[in-house]
Amino acid sequence: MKRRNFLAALGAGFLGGCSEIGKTGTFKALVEGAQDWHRGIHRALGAGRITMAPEYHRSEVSPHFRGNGTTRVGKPEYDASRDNGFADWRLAVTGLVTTPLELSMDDLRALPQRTQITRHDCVEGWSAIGEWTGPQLSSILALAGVQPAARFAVFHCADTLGNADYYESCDMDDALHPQTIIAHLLNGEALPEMNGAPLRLRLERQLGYKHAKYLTGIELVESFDHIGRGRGGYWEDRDSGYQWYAGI
Ligand SMILES: Nc1nc2c(c(=O)[nH]1)N[C@H]1C(S)=C(S)[C@@H](COP(=O)(O)O)O[C@H]1N2
Ligand SMILES: [Mo]
Repeated sequence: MKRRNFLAALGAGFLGGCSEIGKTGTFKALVEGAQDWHRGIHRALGAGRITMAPEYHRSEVSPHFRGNGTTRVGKPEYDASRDNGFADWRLAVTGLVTTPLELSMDDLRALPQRTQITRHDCVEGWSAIGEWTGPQLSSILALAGVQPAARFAVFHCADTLGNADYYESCDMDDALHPQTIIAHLLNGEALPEMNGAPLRLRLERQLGYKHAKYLTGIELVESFDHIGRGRGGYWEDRDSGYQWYAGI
């Protein structure tokens, strides 16, 4: 709606026949109020909105950040890489990108870093606050170039639970969200093995199981059909009751 029409509609709808009011400061204030109200509704509906997960103060960091799910990968290749300081670890960026990448730990540390203190909420009924540091996934995807067909980012992991590889995924809004980072530090130290060394996803607006640990690859896809059992995540594939969108 053009501004003039908007004013006319406002005048007709809210103000009835008060033609003189248009010339007063009160009218201007009413119009501005209406615009703020509209922006509020617009944001509440989600259009153009970026909601941030709460961030905390250093003094609120949990003294111990427990490990859950896989806490030891237990594969010889992983143990060898860990014992070598993950010097040969590579994060592959593949799928619907213009330039597939193989990033080393040094490559990831050379990108601009984001540090955030957030609360991790696990569906099993525990929470912990930790300080995470790493490059934003958006910077990595900017390097790789996102093809227009990409709808989801899939996160591949080094560990196997039962007899299937752990994996997770999110949509491109969450992939490009400023708090979505590929963390390599927890509370200023290299990630402990139980917390996903050397790399784990932080997807702060969603529950714990979405935060894939032991990351080996990020694949941009249009659908999940060819991955696991096609539902976008290890738990989602298993009738666990864990939803694909685990917003908090
Ligand atoms: N690769 C992998 N990522 C994983 C899991 C896992 O078992 N393997 N467990 C998930 C679950 S259920 C939670 S709550 C968190 C636990 O992270 P933490 O071990 O750092 O506490 O990791 C998530 N990411
Ligand atoms: Mo969890």
